Amino acid sequence: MTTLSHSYKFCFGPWNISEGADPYGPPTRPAQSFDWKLAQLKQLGFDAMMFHDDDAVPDIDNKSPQQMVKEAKELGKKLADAGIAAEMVAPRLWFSPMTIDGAYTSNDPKARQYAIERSLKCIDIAQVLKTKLIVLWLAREGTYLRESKNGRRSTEYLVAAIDKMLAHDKKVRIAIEPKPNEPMDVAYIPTIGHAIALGYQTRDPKRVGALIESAHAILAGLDPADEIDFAMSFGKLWSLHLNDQNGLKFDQDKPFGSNNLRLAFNQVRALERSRYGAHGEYVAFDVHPFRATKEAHTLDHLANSRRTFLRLLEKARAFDDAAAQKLVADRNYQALDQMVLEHLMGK
Ligand code: GLO
Ligand code: MG
Repeated sequence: MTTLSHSYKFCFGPWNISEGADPYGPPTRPAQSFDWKLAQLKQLGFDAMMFHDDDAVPDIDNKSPQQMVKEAKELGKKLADAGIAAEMVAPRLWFSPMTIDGAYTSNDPKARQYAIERSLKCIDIAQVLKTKLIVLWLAREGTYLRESKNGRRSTEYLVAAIDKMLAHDKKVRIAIEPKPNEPMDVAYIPTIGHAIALGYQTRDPKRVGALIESAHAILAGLDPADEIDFAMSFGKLWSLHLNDQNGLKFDQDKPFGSNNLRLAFNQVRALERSRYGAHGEYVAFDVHPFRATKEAHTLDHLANSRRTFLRLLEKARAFDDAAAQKLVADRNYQALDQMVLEHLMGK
């Protein structure tokens, strides 16, 4: 039995209450206002919200620094009034016409410059929102065809960009969110190992860590629980996007545990093992409603993911480790396998 127990804090982003559009069809639910999303987040028992820079300050590219700070302050006040923290801010570097062929790794120096300037603005917003955490999902840092970019030079560009961010704010901490593909054919930072290694090349490796998303690990053919264990053994897991994914297809962002409960159980066990959250880290659910979801059920994927997490936490804590270890010592993995299944199925 696990004796150490601690509690978890939860968050999601405004984009996780989405409208159902996909590349083949328009939205299926009306858009909700930010204020409505914030109120729901609180009601559902979540503790923080995560932001893209332009979730915090819409149309950020066309605003002066003063206007940007003013709007960020207004948001900060709204959050403080609601008793909700900002977990992180992430520069949305994949939407602009400037970043069609990549942001930090674009072949166009003007695009690279834009990406760095935008990232520094994101840090300024994070300061106003009182979070030190910047998340870098390196969406377009990769290629549609390998001959179009130089992989070694791209790695150097990534390090140089992160160095600029670290120099801009001595307190900022950067969590790299790896993903092996989508929107790119092949991404440069596909796994947590790549993310952590990249951090060690920067000017201040202590301030560069990682974020694991379950679906991204699955898309890389990896077990997210092993990714969590690996990152936590380096003290580098600073944020987490739990969700689920049915094998190698488009990034599905299904509710946590929806596709493979055992995989989800093992992620929770890995988090428990290393006491994820002990330094204030949040559990985020980067999930989306199924396109078919009706408006009345637009929050269910979030409430359900949190509930599944908490149920699996009970399962993880009630798992009879001593009995499992006996089976391990006896190399009786058949019995261990069945023991896990019985435990998950309940009586
Ligand atoms: C997409 C990513 C995305 C990021 C978010 C924060 O595959 O998971 O949702 O987590 O934009 O940067
Ligand atoms: Mg994510």
